[in-house]
Amino acid sequence: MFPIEKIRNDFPVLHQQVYKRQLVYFDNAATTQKPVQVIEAIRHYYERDNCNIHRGVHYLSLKATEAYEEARKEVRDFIHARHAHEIIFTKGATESINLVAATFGKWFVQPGDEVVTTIMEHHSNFVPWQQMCLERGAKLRIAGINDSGELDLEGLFGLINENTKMVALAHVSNVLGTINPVKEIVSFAHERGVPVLIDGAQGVSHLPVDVQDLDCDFYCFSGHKMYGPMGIGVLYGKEKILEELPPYQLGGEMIKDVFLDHTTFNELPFKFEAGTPNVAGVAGLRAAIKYLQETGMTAIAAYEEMLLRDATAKLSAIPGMRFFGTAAHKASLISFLIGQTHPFDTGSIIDKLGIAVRTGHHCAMPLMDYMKIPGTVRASFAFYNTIEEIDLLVAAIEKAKEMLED
Ligand code: 7TS
Repeated sequence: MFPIEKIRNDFPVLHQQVYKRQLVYFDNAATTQKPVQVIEAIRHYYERDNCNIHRGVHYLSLKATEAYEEARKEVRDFIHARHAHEIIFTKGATESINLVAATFGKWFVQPGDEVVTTIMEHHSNFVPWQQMCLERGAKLRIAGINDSGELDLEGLFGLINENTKMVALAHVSNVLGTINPVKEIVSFAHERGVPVLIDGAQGVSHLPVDVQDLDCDFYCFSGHKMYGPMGIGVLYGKEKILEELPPYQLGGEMIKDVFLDHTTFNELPFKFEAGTPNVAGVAGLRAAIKYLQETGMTAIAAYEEMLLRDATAKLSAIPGMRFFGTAAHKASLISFLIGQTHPFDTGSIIDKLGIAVRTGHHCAMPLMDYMKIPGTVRASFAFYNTIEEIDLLVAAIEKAKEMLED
């Protein structure tokens, strides 16, 4: 049995009323709520351990440094990386992807080269590559999707050629929920000597991730989408490729020696962690990982799958619903429109009934253009959500439909 009651009690934010109704939070793909264990870890850090790291010989500095480096090992274990120094702490998935696009682009991309991505990317994994390609005179090539919102795999494979320098794609689409066959894509790309970056922002909170098994070159994610704090994230990169990349930001911590006319750079992972890092964020992330591990990623995936199946069946029974993303392998979110009505109208009515869903383009404007819609309503589920909450959503959508289709 999944301990849903215990879990819900760990998330204080869920226990409040909005518009005099019990809050139902279905905007988990935007950010997840935080358990008390994470909030407490941040509080404990500032109350007991706060200090700048890697630079002091005194007690607090050593304690804070040790906790920070322990966290790096725990992230390594969480995604099953080979080395702790392959884990770079960043602000989030966006910064992780920008780091790779900027440094890789600067050293490895020449005019005429190509980068392959997909139409389902979040802007965070699209704009950095698009702009880098524009700057370097390279070409961004974009794989499409089928009517179910699944990647056109043959199309994507057809785009990879001798000019391809990188394949960058989402593990899980934040709009469609599609779980992409990333292992197969990595294997295909590697046979042609092309590295692969996976945007795991929507992956790590739903699926067990093993970067060695996937064999990807980079894997990026944000703490705040996996029950941890905002402002902290991770870039995993294989040691060899990280060694080859130039530094991203320059300043303290990332140097080895500074002379008047030149500078030598620190070893991994510090080469990519310029300036004072988000130590409190790392403390929170560590607590979030512990929470996920104690709950069990496989149990979480199974529970969320049950929620997705239940919600899909109930919402499909409402006449006139249009779904965007019906892939066979899907994470726990549903994007929809009620007939020809506008997503903002639906979202606003649902909101007044106490249910938080997201509406709009979800930072995926190329995908919206491709599907020829202005946006969708997106309900995204976490493992603290319940069947009862899904029933409230169904009732709210029926009400919205009644009001909008009159
Ligand atoms: N990649 C994907 C697939 C995402 O869903 C998001 C954020 C990002 C990257 C960027 O993450 P950040 O933490 O660096 O901002 N997605 C969403 C969303 O779907 N609604 O709000 C944010």
